[in-house]
Amino acid sequence: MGKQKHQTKLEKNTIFTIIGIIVICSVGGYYVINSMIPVNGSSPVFGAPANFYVKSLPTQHGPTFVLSSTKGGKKSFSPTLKPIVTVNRGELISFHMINEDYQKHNLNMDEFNVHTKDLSYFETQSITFIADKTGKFTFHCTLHPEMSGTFIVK
Ligand SMILES: [Cu+2]
Repeated sequence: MGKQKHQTKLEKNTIFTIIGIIVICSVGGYYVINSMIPVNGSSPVFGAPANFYVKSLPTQHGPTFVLSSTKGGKKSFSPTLKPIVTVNRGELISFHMINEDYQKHNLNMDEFNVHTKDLSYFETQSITFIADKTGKFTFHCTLHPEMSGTFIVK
């Protein structure tokens, strides 16, 4: 009799464990899928984005965006040279912004619904979107209108 009670308890625990695992996986999966939805899209995109690393740096000419990247991006090391990013239409793009300045900065490109929050010193934020229209666009910091860069979709 006592043994049977013990078994029932074990089974209950097993069931709770399984339910727990299912809940954790669903919640985790929800966040993973959600993070795959571009900010200007409605469904998740499975695929590797083209990554662009954008820093905001203080210079003697004022704060500026500096591109330290990769594919399609013209590296801008000079504080007076504004970054130019060139991509192809339909590409999945990730902007990884890091603020290396003591004052706050953000990065915005309205045409693609790209908006970071105001980032503090060494704070980062990544935004993934689809380059779904061709043209020449400008990304900028709303706190410093002189901070900008060019985004070209071919
Ligand atoms: Cu700024």
